Amino acid sequence: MRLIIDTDIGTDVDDLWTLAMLPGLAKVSLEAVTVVYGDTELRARLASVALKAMGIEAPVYCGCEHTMSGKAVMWAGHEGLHVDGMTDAKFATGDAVDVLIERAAVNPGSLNIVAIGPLTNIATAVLRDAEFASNVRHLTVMGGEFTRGWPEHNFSSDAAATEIVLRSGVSMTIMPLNQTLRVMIDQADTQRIAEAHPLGPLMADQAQRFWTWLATRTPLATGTSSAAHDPATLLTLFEPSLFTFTPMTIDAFESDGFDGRIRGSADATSLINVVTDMDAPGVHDAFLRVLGCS
Ligand SMILES: [Ca+2]
Repeated sequence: MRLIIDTDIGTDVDDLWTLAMLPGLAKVSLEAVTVVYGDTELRARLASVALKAMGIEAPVYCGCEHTMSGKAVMWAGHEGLHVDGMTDAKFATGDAVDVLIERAAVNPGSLNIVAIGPLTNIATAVLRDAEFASNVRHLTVMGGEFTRGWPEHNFSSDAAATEIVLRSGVSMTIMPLNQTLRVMIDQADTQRIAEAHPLGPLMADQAQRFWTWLATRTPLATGTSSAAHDPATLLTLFEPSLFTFTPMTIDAFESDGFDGRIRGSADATSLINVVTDMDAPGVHDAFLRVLGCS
């Protein structure tokens, strides 16, 4: 499976968790990691450190720093802190958007992209190359919220990019926040991962930093756990039997000032598949199993 992961690694720990799954997945050909949103050089260094620690050779490319919508980038402050090797970390020269376009154009219909950050890189590729949307085999996106009317982070951080991608006609799966919040990772889990995975101690450390920050931001956060948004998203490609997919039309754009909050209605003809249910304990177990926990 040809794969590129487009990520905002560094803020929520779950992007790091997602890269850590790669060695445990069968038949993956990781062609690149592209980073997006804010200080992409720092994010690229972090991705590079993670890949190197796992012996993965794939190049890391910097993408769009600024949002299309003009909305200011949310920066927590703990990104990249207390990660050994950041200064010396290597990343590739070249623009992430061009790489996405070029890799999609090689053997069209075979490249899978998993987008687990704001959609600025993907939307820029859609605008830059008219063939991009049809060249991609499948785009898997973590984003949106379908049940409570919440502005989910990835979609609302760059609503202009979100609208472009959702209208692009690319074959797509959306893993929304209302599903990912059902898969929580806690300190007992990170302890198990720390013993099983070469990146485990780093993942546990970065998780606790994120959890502590998150608890200052939302009253729902415990300070000792968070959701596996991005790992659950990646698993839709590799363990589809754990998920229920419903083709949907996304119809929230009519109102002025689209802010990333979306609605969907079932539409069997739509190319957009939304995860509408899943075996949440099964997804939790699959995540730990892929990371090597017995
Ligand atoms: Ca992310």
